[in-house]
Amino acid sequence: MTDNKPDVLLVGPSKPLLAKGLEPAFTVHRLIEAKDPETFLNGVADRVRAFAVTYSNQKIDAEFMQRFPKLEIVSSFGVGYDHVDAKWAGAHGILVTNTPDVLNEEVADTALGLLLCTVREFPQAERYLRAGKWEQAPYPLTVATLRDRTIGMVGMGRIGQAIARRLDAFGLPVVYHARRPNAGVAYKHYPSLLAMAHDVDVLMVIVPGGAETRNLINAAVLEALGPRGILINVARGSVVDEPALIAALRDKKIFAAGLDVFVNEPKVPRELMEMENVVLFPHLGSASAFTRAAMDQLVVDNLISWASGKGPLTPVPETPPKK
Ligand code: NAP
Ligand code: 8YV
Repeated sequence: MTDNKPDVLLVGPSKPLLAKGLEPAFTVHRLIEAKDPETFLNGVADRVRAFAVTYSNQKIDAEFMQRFPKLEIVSSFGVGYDHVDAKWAGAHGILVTNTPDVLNEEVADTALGLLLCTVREFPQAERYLRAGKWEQAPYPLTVATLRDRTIGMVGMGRIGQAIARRLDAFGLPVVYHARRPNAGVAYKHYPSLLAMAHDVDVLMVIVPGGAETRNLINAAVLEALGPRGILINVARGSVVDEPALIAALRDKKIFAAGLDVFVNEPKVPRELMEMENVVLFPHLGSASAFTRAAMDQLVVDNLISWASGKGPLTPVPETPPKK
């Protein structure tokens, strides 16, 4: 028996909201449940018109997309889509959507939490208490404080602005680097990242991942940030040259780092694990049930809107829908 529901390939784990949203409108093929993924993909390749991509190691690259001659849209979970070759998709008439905005405030909360933890050593102090050391002596005063720091934002987009609003409320000076000045904000813009790194005490990184930002935060930038400088990365691991960061922390070229993202997640370099002047989060920027549900819903809503002929809700700039 056949029906007219479009065939969707679900890449990555299913979730209740996705199942509830997709099943009435689409025939859903779950790659994750396939005993033999190659045979499974060969069996559905001629029918699949859309992907729903949740978290997965599967890169949505040209080689993968080429296997699906009827593919029209890739609806991806997360605002970052560096795992999808959107340029190739755009050149081949395939739409790509992401889940922007619904996570801005959650990720900004995480960024501020990570900044506070790194500057004031809250995780280290908690470990100290649990180890029973408070009974011998109070936790030492922290060398670092936010009170004398200017924050240099690397990226001033949707999430960057939500972070900057919080920093404003903390009474902290904010400046930023992006390729172009953002007409919507009044903060000082630095065309040169190196010049900004010289002038600030914290670098807060919130740019997209991918080839254009790979190793943007390199040894020279860390050197410019200097020995009292703190690096916070809530963007992508690839944006920071990880070996250069490890060396800078080890050689006291910078003071500390707070990291939510890593080059080879979920693996975290042993050197970072062993350092006391580093706070490590397991990529939890958007990870509340509330915000993840909004992201799941947007994955579904993009597909429903596309299937109804109204076009996707949040296409990425590389794949603008046809008018
Ligand atoms: P957005 O609105 O597109 O903002 C991106 C910002 O980065 C813009 O200011 C952009 O300005 C700047 N930028 C882009 N390429 C650049 C480059 N090569 N050099 C310098 N600046 C550059 O994106 P968003 O929604 O704020 O999200 C940003 C990223 O955060 C996502 O792509 C994702 O990777 C990451 N993220 C992480 C988590 C987490 O859980 N840790 C959660 C959500 C998002 P210009 O274009 O003018 O340069
Ligand atoms: C997700 C993120 O956790 O939206 C993003 O870009 O990094 C996070 O919100 C990530 O996409 C993992 O699925």
